[in-house]
Amino acid sequence: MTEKSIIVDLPDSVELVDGPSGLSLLRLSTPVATGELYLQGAHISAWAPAGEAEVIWMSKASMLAPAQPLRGGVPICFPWFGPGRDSSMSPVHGYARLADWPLASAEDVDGTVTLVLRLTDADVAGLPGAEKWQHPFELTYRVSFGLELAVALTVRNTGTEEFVFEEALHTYIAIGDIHRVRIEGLGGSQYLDRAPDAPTERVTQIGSVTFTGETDRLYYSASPASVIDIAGGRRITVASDGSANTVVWNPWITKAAAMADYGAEEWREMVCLEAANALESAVTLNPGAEHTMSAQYAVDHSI
Ligand code: TA6
Repeated sequence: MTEKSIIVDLPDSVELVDGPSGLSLLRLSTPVATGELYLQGAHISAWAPAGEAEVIWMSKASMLAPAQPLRGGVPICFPWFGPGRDSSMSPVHGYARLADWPLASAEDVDGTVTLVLRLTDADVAGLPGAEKWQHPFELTYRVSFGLELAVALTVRNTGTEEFVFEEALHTYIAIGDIHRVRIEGLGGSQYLDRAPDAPTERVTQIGSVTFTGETDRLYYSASPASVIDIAGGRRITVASDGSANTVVWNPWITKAAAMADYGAEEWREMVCLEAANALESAVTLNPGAEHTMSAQYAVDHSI
């Protein structure tokens, strides 16, 4: 998206820069937090509260090109998750993350910067996969970069017939070493193991989630979960509302090596902890109705 598409006044703490490959990037810095968001996909690519190291992970090998998914950050998965409920959909995770999202507003209130972006079905015409899910919709994405990162995705059915969608905030969290990470908060909940050749029956999570190989799990729980990053010396807590699922993912060695947009050894320094509504928890929306899924990210050093 070129600069001409920004028609709102930006606070002094927010600048629009032409990022790599001409992608428009909003960059913010206040005494409270720093952050970045690509207008393509309304894709958060950085956030750190004052005094903290970067919390959001981005691959150094990420593609940064029009209508190409970025590796890392907070991809918005809509209107389907993964290959969709019947595994027939492409591109993976839908087309919202490939679209240029118009900026509706930007404000800085006491150092917390809030951006609002909106996307409609008219904005996605011609994108890969747009022909596979053609319902009239309006997405409103509200992002607050502050001592916490708060995001809220509202889906509104602007048509005359109900529709069903899946969604996820596919957040990549920066960690020191995946071998020394555990995720607390999901113990006792059931999950679907989505790793290759995994059983199809639901599995019950016993205690914390730890990582010894490719891990790709859809939990039937939306409890607050915390990434305990021993190497990084901190806890990142993710709380959500309006989501039925939590997705946990690390590609590990082999899968990461097969992806051109993963740099060498980068799989060690990230974990995905995602608020989602997928599979049986896909959302049915009546005409005129709306649904909001939100997530809040906080950092502390209680590990
Ligand atoms: O959320 C986990 C997952 O569905 C994995 O199966 C893997 O495909 C990951 O998302 C990344 O998807 P992407 O299309 O961004 O490469």
